[in-house]
Amino acid sequence: MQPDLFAESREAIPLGPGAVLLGGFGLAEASPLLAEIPRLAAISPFRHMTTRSGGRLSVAMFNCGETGWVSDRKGYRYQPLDPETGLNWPPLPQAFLSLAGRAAARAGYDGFLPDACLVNRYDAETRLSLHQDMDERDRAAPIVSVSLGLSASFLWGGLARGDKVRRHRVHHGDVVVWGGPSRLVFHGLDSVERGHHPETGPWRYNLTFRKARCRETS
Ligand code: MD6
Ligand code: FE
Repeated sequence: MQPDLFAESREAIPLGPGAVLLGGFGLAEASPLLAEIPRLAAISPFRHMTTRSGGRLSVAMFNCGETGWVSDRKGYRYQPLDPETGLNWPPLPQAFLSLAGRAAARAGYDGFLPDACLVNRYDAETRLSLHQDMDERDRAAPIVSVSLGLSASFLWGGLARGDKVRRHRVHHGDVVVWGGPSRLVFHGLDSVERGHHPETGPWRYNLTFRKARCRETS
């Protein structure tokens, strides 16, 4: 079966207003996307960031793009320089921009041009507790999240922390897009599969695209 035909046959699952899980949307491009990761990580390595309270995030991450998400004892923010290297984050590869733009358009968000991509690496011990993505100035733009490698459970809640949480299994090549009325929905990740993926070995990778800066400040 052709990879792109297979991708077309996977379903789009509505998560809520302005939010959808596009099953297999990135499957045909998964290998070239993954090939960028070691190249980017040679410039800005994977690291475990610190939280305001001094904890260590179990997800390993770095950014590419004009600005990047960082967490340390001062809190969360976006900044154009990688604090580990003192240099700019590596530029967003064209293959990343292209997939993010097409996935956003498929979800109803035309003209999505992210300025930041957080590259996350998870193993079977990694959890990402329920949170809102709140540090971006441009809340008009959606978040586009691409799953690569081992499968995991994506947690999808509501606009209040206590709202009911649903679990959706996310697989290699799946893309979740959330924006509009769902832009600040609580979400998280757990139950990363233990095992070996033919393309990523023991890891799940996630590319999270954001527009962090507003039009007038970018
Ligand atoms: C995911 N990740 O990995 C969803 N948010 O499917 C996130 O929601 C996320 O990995 C903020 C910071 C890092 C993340
Ligand atoms: Fe998030």
